[in-house]
Amino acid sequence: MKGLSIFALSYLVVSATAVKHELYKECKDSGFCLRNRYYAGKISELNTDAPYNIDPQSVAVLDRGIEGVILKDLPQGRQIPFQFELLLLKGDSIRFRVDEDRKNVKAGHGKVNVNRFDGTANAVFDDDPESKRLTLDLKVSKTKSGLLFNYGEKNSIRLELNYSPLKLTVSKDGEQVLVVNDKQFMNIEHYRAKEENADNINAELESDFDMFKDSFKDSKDDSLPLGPEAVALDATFVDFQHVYGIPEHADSFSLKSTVNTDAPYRLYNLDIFEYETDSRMAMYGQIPLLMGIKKDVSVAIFWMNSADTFVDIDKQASVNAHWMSENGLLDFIILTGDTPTEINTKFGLLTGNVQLPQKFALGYHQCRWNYLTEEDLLDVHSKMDENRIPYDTIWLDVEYTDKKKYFTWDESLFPHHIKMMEKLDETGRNLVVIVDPHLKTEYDVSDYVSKHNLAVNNVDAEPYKGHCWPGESIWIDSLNSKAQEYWTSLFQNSTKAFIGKQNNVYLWNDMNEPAIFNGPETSAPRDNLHYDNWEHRSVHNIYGKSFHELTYNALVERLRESTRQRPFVLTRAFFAGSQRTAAMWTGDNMAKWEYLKISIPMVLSLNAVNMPFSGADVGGFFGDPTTELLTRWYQTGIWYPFFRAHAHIDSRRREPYLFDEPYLSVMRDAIRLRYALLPTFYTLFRKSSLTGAPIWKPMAFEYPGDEKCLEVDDQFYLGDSGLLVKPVTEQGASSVDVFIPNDGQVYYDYTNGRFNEKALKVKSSGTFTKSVELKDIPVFVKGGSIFARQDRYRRSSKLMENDPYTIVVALDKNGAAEGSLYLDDGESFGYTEGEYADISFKATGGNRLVSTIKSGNGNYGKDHGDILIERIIIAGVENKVNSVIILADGKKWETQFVQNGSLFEIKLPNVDVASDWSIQLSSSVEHDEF
Ligand code: NBV
Repeated sequence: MKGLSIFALSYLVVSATAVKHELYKECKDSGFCLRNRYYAGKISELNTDAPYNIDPQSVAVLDRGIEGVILKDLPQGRQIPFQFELLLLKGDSIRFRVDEDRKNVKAGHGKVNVNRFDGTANAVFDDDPESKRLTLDLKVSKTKSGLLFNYGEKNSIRLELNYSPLKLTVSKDGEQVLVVNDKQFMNIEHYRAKEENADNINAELESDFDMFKDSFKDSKDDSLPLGPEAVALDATFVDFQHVYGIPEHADSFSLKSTVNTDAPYRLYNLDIFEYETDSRMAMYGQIPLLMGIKKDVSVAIFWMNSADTFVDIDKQASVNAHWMSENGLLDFIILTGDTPTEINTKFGLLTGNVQLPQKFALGYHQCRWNYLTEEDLLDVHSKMDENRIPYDTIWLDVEYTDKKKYFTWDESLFPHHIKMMEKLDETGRNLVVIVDPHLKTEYDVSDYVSKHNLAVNNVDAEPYKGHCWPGESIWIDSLNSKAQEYWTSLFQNSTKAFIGKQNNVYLWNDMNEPAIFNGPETSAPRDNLHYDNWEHRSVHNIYGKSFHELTYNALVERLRESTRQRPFVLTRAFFAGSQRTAAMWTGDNMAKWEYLKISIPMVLSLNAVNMPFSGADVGGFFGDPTTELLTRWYQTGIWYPFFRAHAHIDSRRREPYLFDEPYLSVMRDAIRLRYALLPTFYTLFRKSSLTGAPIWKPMAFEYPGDEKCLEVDDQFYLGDSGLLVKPVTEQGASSVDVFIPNDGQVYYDYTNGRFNEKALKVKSSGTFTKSVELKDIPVFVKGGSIFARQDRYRRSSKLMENDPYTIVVALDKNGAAEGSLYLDDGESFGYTEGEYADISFKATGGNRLVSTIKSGNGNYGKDHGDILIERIIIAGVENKVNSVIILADGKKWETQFVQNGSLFEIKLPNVDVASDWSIQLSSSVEHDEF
């Protein structure tokens, strides 16, 4: 066992201020990346035929798809066969999967599973992947050089598979959109023993760098039992100027060209300590979905591989992406749509949509490393109330445990932890506690895990021991399905459980990349072994997901009898599919302006690839924000789909009530605005859980045809609510530049969540400068939108349950608008049985508003009477109104209103929010007929 690395020490003494590059691999330090870049360079330079072709004789069109063999030519005339299959999946996506037959491989090391890992798809697909496959019931035309078929709606997509050179071309409505293996960078390093390498390498094209060893400083112990195994491929997004996705990187939303740099985008879950902004370095989680967007068509590649991966982006007249992974299958899915949101829907059909969280999880989360004692925690709790700042959840970081032994409490600091939870419950508050995957050696939990073969093993198939917070630790192998039962038992719903029988306690999974202080790149040795003797190398990027799923499933069991049945789990590491069970945050950022700013493109990228339940630590984790920065961060953070303030143990206390005026009021107002908009956030989550639609909708998603929108990443729409938000992220800002798209719509100034008295319209499209003061949160509403609010201050979202609603209508040029509101009990799974109300609002003619229950049995709450609408605000009413008539519940009555310019307010309509009703604004003295 090596001693603590520099990494571990820096964790404890936070003095440095920048990422330690020497700890992490770059492409040039990664055998597979360097080799594939070299290969791509040689293929381009020599302009030679690539050695991979499809054997035409092998191709068979079967019921479930197309199968065949790719032959790789070796210099001495030998050929290596790889089996491929091409399948049509649900949502008209195409999967291309290539495997290598390793039946006869006897690897040097006895324990390791020698096959290429085929479990990534299983981890990623929402259901059994087989059930997602459709029979390839298509007219496939075979030609000498390949085959082709049309698919998709109205058969508008055409796929051509060319055998030699091997290429897959996708066209939509007659135009090429994607050419896979366009540049012939496809490469599969077939199995060979070290001594056979010379006969298995094409010296003209290939480098043999680090094929059988790893020369990177901290990875020298990697035994690489299976030698070189990389898979690589390129794809051209034809005539696209912008590609997006493949988070997580602290980078712009539209991806940068990397081909002439040292740093392709890297996808390898890492605890990247003190990460930099404007960087392509790997971070805590990955979603390998890369999307091209342009007018009328979007196309994406989902690279289904959980090993270390680099992606080179080459931006010319088209964008070419070069994917390179250390091992695993060559397995990818092509998704095509008219719009980017359609890609989200199709990706959701395969990998699932975001969970519908409990409503509290969309409220404000107050966290810090650490609330030190139960008095400390309860003091924060009461001070929030004394200062009338709403909050829903308070968090406990690692220090609550007895010596970092998860599932225990430090009884001297938290002697009455159950009482403490009960106290929080009185005002509908929740507690989140942290549980990490490293388990201190020599205590009952780790003993059980080792004894029952539930731990991640080392290369010798013994429980792997490394260093983490508790000192020497082992790691639970959450990829072993047998681990679930034990993990669930640790969260049992009984007084014996470490969280008792409380149902207001939820979970935080940190360090699940996994982070290991003395491991290579602060993570696990790649030759560690998981269930079924799969190397860690193959499963690295899905380990974190399997861990938070273990926790989620344990909570499902625990909460089964409770009213609050929907689990909440926050994870740091994630992969495609994580959206089904966890929220995530962007890890250890810094209390600096540039981190506030980069959080916007980071959250946009996550939203773009179906992981909308995301946010950054408000205030910045490391360091002490200035009060101005903290204030601006709250004003931005209230829009994060996951809204949590967090701070490092060495930072000064910064709960919002600790600050003087005007800052305290400004932060309080910001948090209250989030609470007022909770109905809108919740409605958007419901929609996203059904369709995959982003909660932060990038400008590029709203207007893919507008070139300017394709680049904007410092403002965003809040889903389809019509709210357009431009956070202030500059120190000392007295103005912001706001970009208004050229969509022919009116935009109303809604700064701080209020229409200006006269419902000011933004004059025209383009960029305009808006002056701001410290208190200002620039927001606009697009004409044609309707959304709901709950405006009364309550201590928590739970206490807002029966509060009346305000409906906000922003009319478009024709006096029309649309919107929706989703209601259910906010916590249980009752909605899956119809216990909800999905309400749609429609305004027409500038004088009529109709509300209709679209679906759900309307029985959305528990025991409450009618929940009323107390106010309807309409912006853009051009005519002078004389009366307002309401028609609801078979009755008709006239009600009060105030008209101020084009801003119109109907007071106390007193109609049940979950009912069909309509109102009519009448300009004549006689009442218009309904
Ligand atoms: O558990 C302590 C921290 C946590 O506060 C933070 O949010 C995580 O990202 N954790 C990392 C471990 C070490 C931080 C230096």
